[in-house]
Amino acid sequence: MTSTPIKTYSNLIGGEWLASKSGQTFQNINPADHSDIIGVFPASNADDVALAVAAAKKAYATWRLVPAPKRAEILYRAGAILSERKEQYARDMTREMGKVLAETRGDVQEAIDEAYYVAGEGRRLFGVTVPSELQNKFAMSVRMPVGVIGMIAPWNFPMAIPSWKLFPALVAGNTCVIKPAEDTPLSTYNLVQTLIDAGLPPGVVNIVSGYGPEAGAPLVEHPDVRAISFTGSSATGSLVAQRAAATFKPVSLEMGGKNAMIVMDDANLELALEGALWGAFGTTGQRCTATSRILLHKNIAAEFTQKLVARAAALKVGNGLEDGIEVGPQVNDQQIETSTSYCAIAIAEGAQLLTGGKALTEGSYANGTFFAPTVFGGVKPHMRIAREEVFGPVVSLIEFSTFEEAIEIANSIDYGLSTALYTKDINRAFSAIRDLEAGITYINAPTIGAEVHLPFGGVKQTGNGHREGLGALDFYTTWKSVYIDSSDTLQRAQIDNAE
Ligand code: UN1
Repeated sequence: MTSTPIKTYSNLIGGEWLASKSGQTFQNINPADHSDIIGVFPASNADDVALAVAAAKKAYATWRLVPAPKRAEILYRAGAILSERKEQYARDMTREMGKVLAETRGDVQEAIDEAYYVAGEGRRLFGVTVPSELQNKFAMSVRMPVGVIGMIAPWNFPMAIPSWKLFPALVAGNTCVIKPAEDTPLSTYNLVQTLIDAGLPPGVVNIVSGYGPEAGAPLVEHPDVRAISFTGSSATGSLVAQRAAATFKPVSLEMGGKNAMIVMDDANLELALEGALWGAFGTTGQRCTATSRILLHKNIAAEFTQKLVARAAALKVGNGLEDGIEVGPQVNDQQIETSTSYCAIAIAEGAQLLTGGKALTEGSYANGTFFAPTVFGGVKPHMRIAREEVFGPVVSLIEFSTFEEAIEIANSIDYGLSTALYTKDINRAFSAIRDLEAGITYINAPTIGAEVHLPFGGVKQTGNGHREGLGALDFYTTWKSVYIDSSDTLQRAQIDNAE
């Protein structure tokens, strides 16, 4: 048997591929098959971060002066190259992250969509012009780049989410240092390689791979990093925000969810069932938008539960590279532990385990981190399983009697990312749009499936008020208000024009 040598990857700093200063590395392992090592990546620390930030700072001096439509041309080319490489990059992503090929193709497609969407902004980047209160005075406000941006990316959308951060930051004239998630660095490398091949100058994007405490924290704290964009858990997001607060650094946080789907008794139940399966078990439940609570009207609860459990139990779990697999592995042992421990918590709280509830370890599952699609019935809104994010293939069913009660239950948690309502009643649909406390509401569609050109983000402990997609430019630019006086006299605002 011949085995291909394991590839060693380097950090990208100022256009050069460099090993970590310490020489430390970590392995990127296929979660469906732990004997498959995808590559060895630098385990970086503050020294590497300092080099990368210095490179980004140097590149900023020239990149900020490149006309935005020219910066955008690189993104258009990147979109086209990503399309050509879509299949290869999707395969790489399934291998490192686990989700099935159809989904990793979607992840690459989301980066392609983002490239074209944001490239269009190169000819817009709208500011404002307003009248001055004084004669012969012109007033406007223009968007300026912020400087060096630090980015910390999650593993569940290993290409799409880095693209949500990098592309708008770049079109606006910023330079970037990105730390990919340690479980899925290759997809960030693929994305950045695409940018280089599209003509991105050296130093404009730098990659420093490694773990949060060693590589992420120094990035957050570095004085030359002007803003931080983070997607990940609420616990880590809180640490990021606290550390950044010491230097008043703007932080965009995109964090957890406990997303509710409400199914009314007038809903198309087959449609709701398809939506529930996709929302709860797509990406093996590892989306911040995953459907993790299904609120069922009492009139349809029994029928829906029975069908959902049968369908969930029949889902094909396995290696996402294989045909016919519907649910891939969880990304690592830690996620399996979290799912396992939440199942124990739910049972101890009195919830009924209807299917799944355990890691799959036998036969073809032995070399990976697989968890059976899990449904809990009889869940009450106060239970931890109904309130805390699992980030695995575990869904809770909660029964309700009235629409108002369903809205109250949906809102009774600390998170507010995504929500869904299945009904044929247009009036209720509009009430839900108004009353659900969340950044996203779907009508007759599950809680997942956001498109890149709408604002993405949530309320309460899901985020800190920023949005990706439409809204990202507000984070990656800063306003410069400009007053041009053509009167040749001193005109004092608030004084010379007063009665
Ligand atoms: C995430 O779950 O972290 O809306 C992002 C969706 C995807 C993005 C999810 N387009 O489910």
